[in-house]
Amino acid sequence: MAMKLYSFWRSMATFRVRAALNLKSVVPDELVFVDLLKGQQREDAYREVNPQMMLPAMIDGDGPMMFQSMAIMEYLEETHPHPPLLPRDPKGRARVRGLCQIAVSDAHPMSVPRVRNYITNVLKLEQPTLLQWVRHWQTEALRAYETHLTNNTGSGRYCHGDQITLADICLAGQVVGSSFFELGTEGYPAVTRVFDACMQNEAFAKAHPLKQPGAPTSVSH
Ligand SMILES: N[C@@H](CCC(=O)N[C@@H](CS)C(=O)NCC(=O)O)C(=O)O
Repeated sequence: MAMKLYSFWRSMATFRVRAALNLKSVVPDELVFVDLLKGQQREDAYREVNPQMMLPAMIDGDGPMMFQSMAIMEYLEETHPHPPLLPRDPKGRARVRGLCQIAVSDAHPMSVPRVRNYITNVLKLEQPTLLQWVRHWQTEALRAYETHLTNNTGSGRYCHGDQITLADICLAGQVVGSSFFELGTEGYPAVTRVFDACMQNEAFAKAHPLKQPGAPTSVSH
């Protein structure tokens, strides 16, 4: 039963799914690239796959199409339980899922193409104001991660204890995404430590946007 992943190098939501796939040693049979910078997500061919016109989408076997990176990662967790990316205890799972949502629900949506396009094309805000907007929400996320990692005894080498969880995938995606807007992790020592630990792992390193086919050597905005 073939697995097909719709992807693009720059998509941070797809980074999350790529990292989860790599950690679980699952290799999609087919990668379909949808160029977000050319607006291919809005063309009929992809709209028929995912009417919400966003990446990632994944089809496992005879379908149906799966959408939303968290839902896809949880599907992978359920279908490929080893290594586990959620702790066993309900409170630990709640903390990990909460940490995920800081990036997935709160910060990342503020910087996706459709939002940036609306700010520029409809609200007619200039590029410096747009960048101020994006950086504001990304800074909020980095601050939130730093506070959670520092104030909770559940933190360890990784976000939650010493095993990689979905929270680390989301934190790493947030840090990489912020770097595309020239925001570093200076001033966030716990975030820096966890991010560095993640990126030493081949599964994360291989998922990095700049390691994907079609990626440039560096990005600004
Ligand atoms: N909450 C969604 C976000 C999906 C999303 O916004 N993906 C971006 C790329 S990272 C996208 O395809 N954007 C298309 C657009 O904004 O036009 C998820 O986690 O999968």
